[in-house]
Amino acid sequence: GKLVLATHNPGKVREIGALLAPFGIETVSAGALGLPEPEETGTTFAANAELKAREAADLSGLPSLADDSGLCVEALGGDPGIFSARWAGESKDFAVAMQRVHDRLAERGPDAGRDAHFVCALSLCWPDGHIETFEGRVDGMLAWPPRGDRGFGYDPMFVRNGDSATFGELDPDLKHSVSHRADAFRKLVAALF
Ligand code: ITT
Repeated sequence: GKLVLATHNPGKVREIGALLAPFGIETVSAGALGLPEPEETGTTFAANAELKAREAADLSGLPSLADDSGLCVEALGGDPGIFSARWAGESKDFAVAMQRVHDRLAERGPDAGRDAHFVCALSLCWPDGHIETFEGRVDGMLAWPPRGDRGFGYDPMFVRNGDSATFGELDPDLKHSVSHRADAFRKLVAALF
């Protein structure tokens, strides 16, 4: 049977599609099934991933995979964190969201650290209600101004430790192999296969 990708974010659909490709699993997106976007009422990445996966499995009767993720800036106490999508506003404009991160950091003064990390929680939910969740992360630094248009979201302002290119500049295959999403996916595969 098919696996529902319980996300409405095209960047995630692309990346999760690439991660799943070697397994030959047939997928269908939440958008294609006309599934609604559930309200993210959780207070952790894992809770929000579970709520999205559970709703998609319940409504479709198919196994589902959901992703809740975000950028955590150490000097901002972990913000935007689970609010990463919401910082872009109704228009989902990530130039605005990145500017907001930059401005908040500037308010902290010139000595504020630029350390940041991305987190990704992946939840796999079966139609019988069984659910498993895996969390991954990647550590890096914030860059300014943003550079590159190959990724999505906050990618243009994130440089992984040891790299000089931003995630927005990296070859997508490379990003897919080192990202927080790849880290979570490796744990999922290790547990289930
Ligand atoms: P769904 O809930 O439908 O999956 P969403 O975009 O609302 O889509 P989230 O609530 O998990 O998803 O928000 C996470 C945000 O964090 C996302 O919109 C991106 O802007 C950002 N983000 C997550 N992973 C990222 C990545 O690999 N690169 C850049 N930004 C990322």
